[in-house]
Order: sequence, then C-alpha cells, then structure tokens
Amino acid sequence: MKRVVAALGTLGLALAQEAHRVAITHPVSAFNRETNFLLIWVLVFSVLVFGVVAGALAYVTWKFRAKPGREGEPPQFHGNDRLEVVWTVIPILIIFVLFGLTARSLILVNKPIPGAMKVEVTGYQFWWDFNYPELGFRNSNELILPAGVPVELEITSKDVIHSFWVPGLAGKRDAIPGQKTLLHFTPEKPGVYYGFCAELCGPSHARMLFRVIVLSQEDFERFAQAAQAYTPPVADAQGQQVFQQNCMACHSVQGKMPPAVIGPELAFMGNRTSLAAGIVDYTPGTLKAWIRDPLSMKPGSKMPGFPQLSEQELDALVRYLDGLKVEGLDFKALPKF
Ligand code: HEC
Ligand SMILES: [Cu+2]
Repeated sequence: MKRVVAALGTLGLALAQEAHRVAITHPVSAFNRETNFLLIWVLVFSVLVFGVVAGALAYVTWKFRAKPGREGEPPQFHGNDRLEVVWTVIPILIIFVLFGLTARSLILVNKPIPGAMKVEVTGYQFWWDFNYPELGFRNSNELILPAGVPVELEITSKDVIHSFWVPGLAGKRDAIPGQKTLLHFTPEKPGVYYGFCAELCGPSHARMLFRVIVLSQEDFERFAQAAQAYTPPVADAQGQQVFQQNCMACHSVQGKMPPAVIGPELAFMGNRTSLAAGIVDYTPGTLKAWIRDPLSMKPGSKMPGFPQLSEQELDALVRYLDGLKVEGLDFKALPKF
C-alpha cells in the first residue's frame, strides 16, 4: 500500500513537472490565447450536446421501461415533426456558431504581423534547422527568439513530412518538402518552451523534439550580434583536430548557412540546454555519450557512431565543442514553460 502511494506520488510530481511542456491551456502568446478561446467554446457546446443527448436517453429509458402487469407490445409512435425540426435546427445553429468562431480565430492567427522577424525552419529526420536570413546566422534544434518581437516562421522539410509544434506558443504547422508554410506569432515571456514534431516521420519521430529559447530583447541583441561576428573559439586544439578529421564533413561550426546541410549546426553547442533535438538535457556527459553511440539514444538517426575514438580523444572533442559558444548568456537559467 505504502509503495502504491509512493508510486502515485512520484507520478503526480512527474506529471506536475512535465505539465508545463505541453500546456496549450497555459497560453503565453496571442496565438494560443485565441486557440484557448476556441477550445472553451467547443468544450461548452460538447458538454451541452452530451448532457442533452445522454439526459434524453436516460429519461426515455426510464419513463418507457417495462412495468409490471403490462403485457404485449407497448404503444407504437411514428415520428414527431416538431421534435425532428428542433433537433435538426439546434445542431445547425451550433455548427454555424462554431464555424463563425473558428473562421474568426483562423483569420486572426494567420494574419501576417508587420515587421515580423523571419526565420527559416527546416525539418530533417530527426532534427530541426533554424536559419535567420535577415540576421545572417544559423542554429539547430534550439530556436532562439526575442520576447515581444513578432516572428514569421517559414517552414519546410528536406525529406518527409514533419510538423512543427510548440504547444505553449502556437499551433501546429506541417513541414512539407518543396513547399513553404508560414506561422506567425509573438512570444511574450522569456523562457524555454518545449517543441515537438507532430507528424509521424520515421523510427525516431518521438525523439524529434526541439526547444524555443525566448530571450529578453537585450539578450537577443547580444546573441545575434555575437552570432553575426562569430569565429568559433578553440577551447582545445586536439579536440579541434579530431573534429576536423571526423565531423566536419557533416557539421558546420561557423554559425552560418553552409552550402550543403547534412547535420545540425554545432556553432553554439556550449550555449545549448538540450542535445540531439531536445531528447536529453545538454551536458558534456550526454554529449560524449551521443558521439560515441548516437543510435542507442536515437534509433534510425543519420549520425554514425564513433566507437573508434579513444576516451582521451572524446574528452578533447567534448571540450572543444563545449567551448563553442557566445559568452555571458546562460539559457539554462531561464524559466521553463
Ligand atoms: C555522416 C554525417 C555525420 C558525421 C560524420 C557526424 N555527424 Fe553528428 N550528426 C549528424 C546528423 C544527421 C545529426 C542529427 C541526428 C539526429 O538528431 O537525428 C547529427 C547530430 C549531432 C549532434 C547533436 C546536435 C544537436 O543539435 O543537438 C552532435 C553534438 C553531433 N552530431 C556531433 C558530431 C561529432 C562530434 C562528430 C564527429 C566525431 C559527428 N557529429 C559526425 C551527422 C553526422
Ligand atoms: Cu518529424
């Protein structure tokens, strides 16, 4: 009994901690306040319809139940024009109201916001790329945005269909190869928001997450300026050499869009809160485990493992990667939503 209580307690705590990650009912942008408004109306009508239908059914079942002393078939009724008109007209009215509200919300959330900052979002099996064409830098798996500034995401995919979804900030948008879909919203509060791929896209679909890091405008300015003028720091010369020999064919560390993209941008690795599309928190330890054997952490991943690297080479490599960062910004200290 004690163990059951303890297990339930742990589950409750875990749920309470996780709750912030997928809370569309905890809106932090005008986009999601709109979604919530719609959700409440749909719920109100659903509860109303359920109450009336289930109530009528219960009443009829009870009222016309078999009574003692009554023999043979009960009296038969055929149709009731007035009732039939009522139960046709009321649902039609409900549908019209919901249609109107939905159309209103869709128009509002899809309206381009003047002066929005553009970010190109590209889905790959099983990670996300974020390029800032106007600001001239690129990051992967963590979308960094300024609070209070409208953003326009231009979403596409380079392989199969994915879907970009940050429940706390905005609705889902499919990432379709050869096509661009747009998503507009304005993040309001600095913090870390959890994102998901919401379209089954292969064996590690469930591990294709990401994070959105919303910074204050001053912090974002600092990051953007440092990212534009970025020269990758060399925290470990041997590590850099190991990187150039083994990793450079697929990974850029310049923080700029390379001519051909194969793997995620590693320029700001030391600033990351998460690793490998949000599947684990970023630490030098998880980074080392990932490089040695990514497939055990993410089945189907297109990153090969490096079991041939010695312990010492791996440590040097991790020191080098951890040193790739913009100094003076700590994203891990931000509140989580
Ligand atoms: C053949 C191309 C290829 C090579 C070589 C390669 N990688 Fe990768 N790497 C990838 C791909 C693709 C991903 C994305 C995997 C995923 O998330 O499914 C990735 C992901 C990563 C990530 C996680 C990135 C993030 O945004 O969190 C790190 C770190 C990484 N690789 C480091 C390395 C290092 C270090 C080496 C060299 C020892 C290396 N990679 C060699 C293709 C490669
Ligand atoms: Cu996906």
